Amino acid sequence: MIDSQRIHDFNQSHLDEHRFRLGYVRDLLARRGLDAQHIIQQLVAFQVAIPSWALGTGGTRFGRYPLGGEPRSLEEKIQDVGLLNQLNGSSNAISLHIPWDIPEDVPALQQLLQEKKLTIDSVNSNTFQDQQEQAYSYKFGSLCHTEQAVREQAIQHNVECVRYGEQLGAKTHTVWLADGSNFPGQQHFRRAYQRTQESLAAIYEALPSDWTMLIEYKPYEPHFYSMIIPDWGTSYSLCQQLGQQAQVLVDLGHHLPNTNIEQIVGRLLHFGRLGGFHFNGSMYGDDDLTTGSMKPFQLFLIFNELVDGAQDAAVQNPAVAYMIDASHNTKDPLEDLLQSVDNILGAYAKALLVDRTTLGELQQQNDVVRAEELLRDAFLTDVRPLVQEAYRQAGGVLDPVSAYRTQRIREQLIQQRGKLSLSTGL
Ligand code: LRH
Ligand code: MN
Ligand code: MN
Repeated sequence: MIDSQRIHDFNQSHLDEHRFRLGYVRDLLARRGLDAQHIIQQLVAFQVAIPSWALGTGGTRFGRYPLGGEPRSLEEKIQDVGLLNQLNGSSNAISLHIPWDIPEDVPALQQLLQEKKLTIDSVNSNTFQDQQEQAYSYKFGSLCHTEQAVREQAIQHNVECVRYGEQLGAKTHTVWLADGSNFPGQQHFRRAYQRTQESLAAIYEALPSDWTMLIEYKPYEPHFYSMIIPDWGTSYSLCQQLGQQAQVLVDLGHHLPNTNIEQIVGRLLHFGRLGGFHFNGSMYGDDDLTTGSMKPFQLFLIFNELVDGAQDAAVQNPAVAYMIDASHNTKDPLEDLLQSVDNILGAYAKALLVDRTTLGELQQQNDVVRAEELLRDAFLTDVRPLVQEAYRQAGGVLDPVSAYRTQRIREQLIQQRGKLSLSTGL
């Protein structure tokens, strides 16, 4: 934990410059009839969950370069999320991946979560790797497998994830399936879909009534000819058959190049089936880069849809679970997560600036240029002082990445946990 005096001192040393910049944005917004404090409050309220598997250095299939000081247990992962939340006040939940994060001492974990003011937002099942003690292999699929015994094993694993989650107060179970095929003829498309649907129905039946089941799609990888749930339409169709507690999860990296993700978001909101987000940045595919590092305008347009949906009484969509899902091997993962949250809040702030009444009128008049200009104007507004003020009002620091460096947090973690500590997970 960072000493609160040090947070205060850090903010003091940046306050002059911050006040000057914030004052300018505040006046600018006031001229447009917008209340900066109202936007800041919405930023303070916005929370994005941190995945346990992003706290250690990620890798590619070619290699991994451990950084040192990485969490070695679920307890240490929770501590790291507590640290991030202390810096930015925007990450008060952690997503778990089973079996990478099996909760062992449940009362101790509950106490730690309470101490750090954190919650478990979701549990994620893993049928994309074989575990040592497992009876059957997932080489040819899990919930879609041709053999009932394999499907049954995968169903039981998912039910077990829900049970672990219940112990720690989670309310969301996320299913991402690596199932698919690599060659034409390998799999019967319709039968494989049907088996998947039946397996999911068995998991859904075991879901507590106040839980949500999120179904995540991905067009390719690890399979390169077909994936069992390649797109939002397939996720949506499965959710419709399962029931109201099933929702679609959009992972930003799970689309083919040039897919219009903001339109998908709009469609799912229209159907009331947008359940969750995995934020990351993508250049080519499932790159898991820092959110907003590659396509900031796209991130803004996605938030534009989310805000539009949230402000439209006609949209009947349950609360969306916002999570980060990123992990790569060149940055300090904690710095990467701080940058991701910063970009997410920035995109959200910009979307909150959009004058929706005027935009609606321009759309009605088919005024293409002015509608686009209106969005561009919001996107090009420098909202960083608003985001920084949100951090400060939430009890965090004005500049989390710089505070992380000046407080020498990685060095301290290396001292505590060792230079070669290997994290569990990806
Ligand atoms: C699959 C995925 C999914 C997994 C995570 C580790 O690419 O996005 O969400 O659970 O990565
Ligand atoms: Mn994901
Ligand atoms: Mn992914």
